[in-house]
Amino acid sequence: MMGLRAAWPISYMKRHDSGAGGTPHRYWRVKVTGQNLGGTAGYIRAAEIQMRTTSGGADQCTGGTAMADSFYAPEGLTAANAFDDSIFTDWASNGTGNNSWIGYDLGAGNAKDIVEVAWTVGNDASQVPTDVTIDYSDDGSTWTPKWSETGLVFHASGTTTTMSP
Ligand SMILES: [Ca+2]
Repeated sequence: MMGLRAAWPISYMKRHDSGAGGTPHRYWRVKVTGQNLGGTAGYIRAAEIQMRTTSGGADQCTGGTAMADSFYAPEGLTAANAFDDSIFTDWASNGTGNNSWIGYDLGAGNAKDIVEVAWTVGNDASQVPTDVTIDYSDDGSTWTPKWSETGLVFHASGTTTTMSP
């Protein structure tokens, strides 16, 4: 059920280095490594995920394909909902806890070096991770951590938090 969303908390996950000279990759994801929602059974939810090649830069998640470990089918919370530029549509994992991930296939010939990820909290602000890794892949199945975040804090509506590893 969608509540009225008057304002939007966004948390940023960024790499310290500028990304200059970084290696581009076709597939990127946010992989949950910790959350407070019931061990391995928690639901993870996001309204929007943006991936950027510069801090504060344009979202690169366009024209490709959304990916996730799972989605919550009873409410139609598909991976694509995290990349549709609508804060009124959410992705949620299917209760997969620390196995939850949300990602994006930038498409063939469109590899990028992602240095910042922005996570907009979905309709249930408790369904967020505390720890994640930002992973890349060149084949969509074998993933390598690029950087990690621990102790993530997603604040209440209307506040923005910038986080660095
Ligand atoms: Ca959305």
